[in-house]
Amino acid sequence: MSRERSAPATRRGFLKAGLAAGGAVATGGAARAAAGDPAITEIQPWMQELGPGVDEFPYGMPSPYESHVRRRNVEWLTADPVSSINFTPIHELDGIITPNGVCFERHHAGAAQVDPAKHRLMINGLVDKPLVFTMKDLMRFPRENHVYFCECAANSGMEWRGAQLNGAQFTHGMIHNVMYTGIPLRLLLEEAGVKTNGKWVMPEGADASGMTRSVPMEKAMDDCLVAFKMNGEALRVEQGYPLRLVVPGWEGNMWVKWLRRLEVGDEPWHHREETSKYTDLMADGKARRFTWEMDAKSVITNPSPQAPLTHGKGRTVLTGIAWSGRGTIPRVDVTIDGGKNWHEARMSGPSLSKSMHRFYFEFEWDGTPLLLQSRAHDSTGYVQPTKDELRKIRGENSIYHNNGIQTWYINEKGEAENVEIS
Ligand SMILES: Nc1nc2c(c(=O)[nH]1)N[C@H]1C(S)=C(S)[C@@H](COP(=O)(O)O)O[C@H]1N2
Ligand SMILES: [Mo]
Repeated sequence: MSRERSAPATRRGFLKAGLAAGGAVATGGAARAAAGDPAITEIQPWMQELGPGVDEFPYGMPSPYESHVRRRNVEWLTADPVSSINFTPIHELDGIITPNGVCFERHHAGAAQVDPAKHRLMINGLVDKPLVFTMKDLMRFPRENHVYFCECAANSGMEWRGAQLNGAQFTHGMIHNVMYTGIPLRLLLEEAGVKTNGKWVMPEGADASGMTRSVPMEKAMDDCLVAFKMNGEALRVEQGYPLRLVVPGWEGNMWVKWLRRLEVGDEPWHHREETSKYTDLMADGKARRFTWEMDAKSVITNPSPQAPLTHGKGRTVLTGIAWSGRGTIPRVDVTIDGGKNWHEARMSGPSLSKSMHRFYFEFEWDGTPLLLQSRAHDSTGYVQPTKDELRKIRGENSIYHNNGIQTWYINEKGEAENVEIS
């Protein structure tokens, strides 16, 4: 097909379609066609040459035009990248599933490079029959598939005392949401036979940090999984390959990666991660402890500081994510005027317990500054608090478990900034 022959016809077709649709002017469609958009009239290189054949990339990667969709860290947060954290680019994603390659990473001693043939899972302590499983042994247990969010208790921790980091990725990106394939922990514990005084389980990681936490037996027997796949493929090295504990709805620190041992005991171990870390220091100097469940939370991912409005006034799509460690999110409210008027957002996609939910709010932007907020309601009736309400109860010393409402300020140019409304 030649350019001379096809281009004018295409232009006329576009004009007609634009008039028929009526709304096309708002998004620039008809105007662009009328101006002879070279993206339409010129023959592009990819129309003239053959692309790579099958097998050129046996394991596919995103388009090079998507290279900005990546994890990022905040260098000043930690002294060294092996005991550090990076953040999921939530402002670049949609739907509810986090692609494996951009799931945030939190390591206390770097990502252990484990050979699955040499990996073992031991169950010992207060059990009738101590057991050791190879990966092959584990593949013979019944497995289940569940979508769960994993949120580090420190997510939004830098925002306790005021708005600080400019980007949803940095304020709320210590979270990922994937489908796990794993064995119910209950089945493995039942195989070993928990003694009547076995009330706690201690998962231990095979990385150099030897990560350990105390998990109450009721939770271990309820919905925990010993997972080996995420989004259908083997766990990524960063996420604990070949085995990780999944503790649905509870803080990410308990989701021990590179899982090598489960010890059953009669009381909690009071290890570092449940004493000096992952506890909430209150105003009176006492610490809240064993605050495992992640409270309902939401954030608008677009627009946000890394994803400004660049299209000017008119048709605008606002979207974000919401989740609760206690169940589903039946409702999210959104305001674009700093809380004067609230609107019920439109939920879209699966509503699964202890999983991320996606919400949208479409509106006509009049070009004036906006104050955007979202407020999640969970299936227990709990409503996400403001940051001030949270500070009233918990003081200002905390780092962990900040689920307060986030505010983005949008100026006339559509640029977004992290702010707080007092
Ligand atoms: N073995 C081991 N497990 C671990 C950690 C670790 O450093 N070592 N970090 C924990 C913390 S603090 C969090 S928030 C989650 C993060 O999981 P991710 O790296 O898959 O995002 O893993 C947890 N499990
Ligand atoms: Mo964490």
